[in-house]
Amino acid sequence: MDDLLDQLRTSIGADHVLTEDADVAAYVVDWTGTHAGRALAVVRPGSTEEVAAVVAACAGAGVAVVPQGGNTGLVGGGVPDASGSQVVLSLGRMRRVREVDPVAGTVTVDAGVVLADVQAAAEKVDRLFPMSLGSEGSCTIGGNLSTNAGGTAVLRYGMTRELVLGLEVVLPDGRVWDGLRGLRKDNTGYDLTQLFVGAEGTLGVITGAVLRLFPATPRHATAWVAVPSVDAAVSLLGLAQQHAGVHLSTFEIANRQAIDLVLAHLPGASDPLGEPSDWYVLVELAGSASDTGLDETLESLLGEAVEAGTAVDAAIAGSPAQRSALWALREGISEVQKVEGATLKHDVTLPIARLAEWATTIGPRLQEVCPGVRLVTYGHVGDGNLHYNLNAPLADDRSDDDALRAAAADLTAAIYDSVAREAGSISAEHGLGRTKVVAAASYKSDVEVDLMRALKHALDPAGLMNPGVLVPPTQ
Ligand code: FAD
Ligand code: 2HG
Ligand code: ZN
Repeated sequence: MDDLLDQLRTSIGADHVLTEDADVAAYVVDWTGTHAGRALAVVRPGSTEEVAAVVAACAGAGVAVVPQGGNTGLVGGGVPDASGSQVVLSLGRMRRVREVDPVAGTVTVDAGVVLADVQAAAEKVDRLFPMSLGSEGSCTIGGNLSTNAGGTAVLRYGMTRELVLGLEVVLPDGRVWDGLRGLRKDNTGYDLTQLFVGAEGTLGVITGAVLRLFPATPRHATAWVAVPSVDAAVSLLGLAQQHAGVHLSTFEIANRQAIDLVLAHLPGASDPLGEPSDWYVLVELAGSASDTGLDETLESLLGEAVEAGTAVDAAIAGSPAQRSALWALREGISEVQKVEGATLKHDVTLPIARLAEWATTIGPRLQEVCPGVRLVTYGHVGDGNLHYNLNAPLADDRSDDDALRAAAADLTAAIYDSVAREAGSISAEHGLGRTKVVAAASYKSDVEVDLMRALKHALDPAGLMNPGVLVPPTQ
């Protein structure tokens, strides 16, 4: 292994090959703190050529590579296992916005560019890069592509795979595939770009991407709405689609438990409505400078909703600061759940028509499994995607994390089995990583699992790209 480390130092510079415990610490534990591994080294190449040199050297030595972007993933896919034999390849130094073309509607970036920096590059030329995640200040485009990230703009613009036109990828043997074509039309064979989207670093290392830009939407109308139930939220979604059409850009849900945690832990957070409600929806319409009627549209749809009983009360943002405060209530949930103690995450999708009934029946079932478990439910209801997360019951006002851990397997099985029965998905937007790789395989057909293994083997016959992630192990 010393030979490999020397080769890596020669290829990318000794300063960018980290081996000391203190230097690698931040790269070997995931954001949730549940996956803590060890690494042979963390390498930080600064260009596509350097990534290729690292991957080729590791392939030659038979050493596994774990690609890592911002390390904000929620399923442990970007951190090494416990063996101490894997190399973490961080894209953190590859942060160049290579080209912006507002007329073609494209931006070409290094994979290590932080999502917020792509949004800013688009804004500079009066365009929009619509992807929006609570982690946008740290997650990278390479990570977004590799997880096929979702977020709060999917309703209008789609998942990450709908926002990419071309990729540059270092293959597991160190060759570079240059697929950086920004063409909207290109039917010249298999769609290789899409093969790497959502592959969680198991087929190669994404080093560059051509992304789609959209017309800017400087006008917003935003409301925080109290709704009596998930069923009412779904009815409100239908009404909002009818009234606002393409201008409907966000439709997010949160239960009172989630908002209570935000109010308790997020500095400066306050409840915009007087009476507590079981459920809330954040609804936003967005439009161009000439779309001057958004506020009226929002008011009229909310008026109709209150009359129909699908909404109980609403606060409409009257300024950018008020809009940010409403967004913080929703975007803050993930962070405050972590403060509150052990969390079991379940990122599920259901057909929208089944969502309300599923949400009403699963809660009581979970209470039977773990009495007092706290249901912290929120997510992208417009996409049928709920984060059905659980926090431990309270014992003497303190989070009883042991009770949650003891019941974890049964709680998760109850949720996943019921989602599978409704033809839903046990990973809507976070991927499989190490956390869900085995569970996901158990809900897939043999044909689907075989196809996944065949693709993996075709591109990575030695199995050195992010082993243990996404692709189910053979028994
Ligand atoms: P990492 O965590 O570093 O890696 C994620 C996976 O991608 C790993 O498997 C890794 O090996 C692989 N990978 C990373 N870079 C590359 C590359 N260049 N080439 C090949 N493989 C690579 N996710 C959502 O979908 N929607 C949300 O709304 C959302 N909100 C979040 C809010 C918070 C507060 C946090 C902490 C996370 C949230 N996430 C969300 C999850 C996370 O931010 C996304 O999965 C994001 O896309 C990960 O990007 P990253 O750069 O941090 O990737
Ligand atoms: C969100 O929608 C993210 O806020 C994070 O997808 C969800 O932390 C989570 O479980
Ligand atoms: Zn989410």
